[in-house]
Amino acid sequence: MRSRFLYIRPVSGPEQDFEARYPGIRLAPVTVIIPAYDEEQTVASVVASVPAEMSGLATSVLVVDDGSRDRTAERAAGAGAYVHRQANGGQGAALRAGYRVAASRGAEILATLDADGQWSAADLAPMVELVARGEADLVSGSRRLGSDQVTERARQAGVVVFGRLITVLTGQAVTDPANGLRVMKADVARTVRLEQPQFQAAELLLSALSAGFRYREVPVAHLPRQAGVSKKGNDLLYGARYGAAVVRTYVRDRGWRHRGRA
Ligand SMILES: Nc1nc2c(ncn2[C@@H]2O[C@H](COP(=O)(O)OP(=O)(O)O)[C@@H](O)[C@H]2O)c(=O)[nH]1
Ligand SMILES: [Mg+2]
Repeated sequence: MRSRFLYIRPVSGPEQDFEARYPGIRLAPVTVIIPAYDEEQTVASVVASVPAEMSGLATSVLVVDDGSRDRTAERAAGAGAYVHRQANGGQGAALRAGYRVAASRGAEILATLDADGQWSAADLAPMVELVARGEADLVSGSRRLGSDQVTERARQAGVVVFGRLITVLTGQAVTDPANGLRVMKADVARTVRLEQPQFQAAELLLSALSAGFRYREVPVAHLPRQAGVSKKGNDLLYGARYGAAVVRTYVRDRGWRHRGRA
């Protein structure tokens, strides 16, 4: 499938920053993108936990740090990751920059992982396998098909409610629309329109489904944070904003399905 759009909005020159640090570098076919903000206590062990190969393909790790006040970038680089730095713009902007850098530096399959140890890199392997075998274009982890050791009731309710909402809107069964583990063909990131500074998981999913990409879910484990604090803030406010992002993306992209794709 050839991509018709390059909709990932540029974020203060990610390519330039990355190119200045790593001139001419090509990333591995599978690149694991880790957004990290003030995660110096855990980022090195998370980077080190990414297997050198998945599905017989070599992996690179790309940490996106936007203005951490601690030693996140140094720790990540010390553990062997490529580090892209930019001005603070939220987790969505960080992931978008990561997708853009990786897709333009040779990565064919993009994966995401959090820097706080709440998701396990080992769970990415079966997800990469589905994309590498051509059985899916976008794969999300699901704590509801797998396990959830984080018993925050508001969060768990939010996952169920928004999963149902997206299922109703798209007709695709979605059980965990805020999972940190995602794997996709680079083409998906090149095609979908990503603008959300924070809620890019919902935007990516809705946009990819509207564009006709094939979606799968794989059971994964959600673990307690190893150190530090969540960057998400008040759960109710977060939920309301997340819901608004879902509706906004749905309204924006719903025509795609009817227009069809090349
Ligand atoms: N670069 C960057 N990473 C972020 C930002 N906000 C959150 N993250 C990272 O995104 C991942 C998930 O965030 P977290 O606060 O753990 O969310 P939670 O698990 O839903 O509570 C972690 O690796 C964070 O460091 C941000 O503004 N910029
Ligand atoms: Mg977390």
